Amino acid sequence: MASLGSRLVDIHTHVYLPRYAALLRSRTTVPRILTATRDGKPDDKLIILDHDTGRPVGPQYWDRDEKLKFMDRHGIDLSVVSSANPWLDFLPAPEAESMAAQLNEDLEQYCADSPSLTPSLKRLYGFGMLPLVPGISTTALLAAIEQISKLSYLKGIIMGTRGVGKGLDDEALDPVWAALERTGLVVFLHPHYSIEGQWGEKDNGHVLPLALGFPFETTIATTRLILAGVLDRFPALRLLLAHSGGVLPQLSSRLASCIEHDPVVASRLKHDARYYLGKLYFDAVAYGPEELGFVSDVVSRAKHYEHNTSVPANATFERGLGSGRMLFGTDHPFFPPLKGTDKWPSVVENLRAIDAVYGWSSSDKGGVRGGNALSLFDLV
Ligand code: 5CU
Repeated sequence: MASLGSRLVDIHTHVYLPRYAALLRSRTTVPRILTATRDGKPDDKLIILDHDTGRPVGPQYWDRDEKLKFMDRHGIDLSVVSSANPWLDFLPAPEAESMAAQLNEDLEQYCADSPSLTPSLKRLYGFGMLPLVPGISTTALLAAIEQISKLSYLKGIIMGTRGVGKGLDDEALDPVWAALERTGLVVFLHPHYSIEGQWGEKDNGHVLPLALGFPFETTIATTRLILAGVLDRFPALRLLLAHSGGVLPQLSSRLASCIEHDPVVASRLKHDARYYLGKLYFDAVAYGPEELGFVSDVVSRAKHYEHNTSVPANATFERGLGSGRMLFGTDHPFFPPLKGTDKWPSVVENLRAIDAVYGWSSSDKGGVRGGNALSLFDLV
């Protein structure tokens, strides 16, 4: 049996639990699953995005055995599974509240019934869901956090970027951040809406919203959260960003400069903007070694900005240091292979990227492959 340090752990892997898939099937407007048959076989289509004409959807989205088969095929020991977008965003508050409670119980059971990896570890853990919709009461949100924190196999929550309608810089969320900080639940921040696109008139399918819109959405949401002082007020919040934080690492020095030139905004923050990147966690779903190395550089550098607005000339920082906040993910069951290959190219590319980062030691790579996740989710 592999030692814990050499485990492969997938922290970005989704499910539409059967109860949620049934809800999508019952709907006549987006998001929905359009049920159909072709040549006597199910030919269901998932329609969740703007201008979505529907993509094939099947048991790989809801069947736990399919998740385990996928994990076995790729040597993944343990997965921290999250409900896929758009979560409960489209439901009225009372329905979102009861659906969140039921889905959290369903996910707990999904994990509890999974095989054991060791006498003390299961193969599946999960991120629960909050009923984050307009009109929901703070009491309901806090009750959902309380519920999740008591479920043994749920180690965090997945959250979109809209909060309760006004985004993640809404003061109404302060009690939510406080409760998440207190309970230690990891917050997996994930996009759904993309951004108002300058996507043009050419038919590029979903390439632009998925490749650029999703990561920009995460970038903007996280930046607004930083600018609102959320990470100053709740410094122990554990926030994990999808798709390696989008373009936030690339734009963080520009962001810091723009803040410095705006005294009103600057006065709201305790630190240089770059400092906060060292407080975040990043999935390693970036598909390229250069991108992963860059994110880890930015994270390594962050500590120098705790009291400064520039890195001292004699400062040293190691690339590997930042890798401690990066975690392997697959985005399963999205991006399936188009040809009948055994392994999914999307997974193979992300693993190869981790393996090829210049300057990461084998222990850094082992951390990103699984060790960091086991620590972050308190599974060691
Ligand atoms: O391909 C897609 O639409 C998606 C999606 O909706 N959510 C996700 O996490 N990855 C890909």
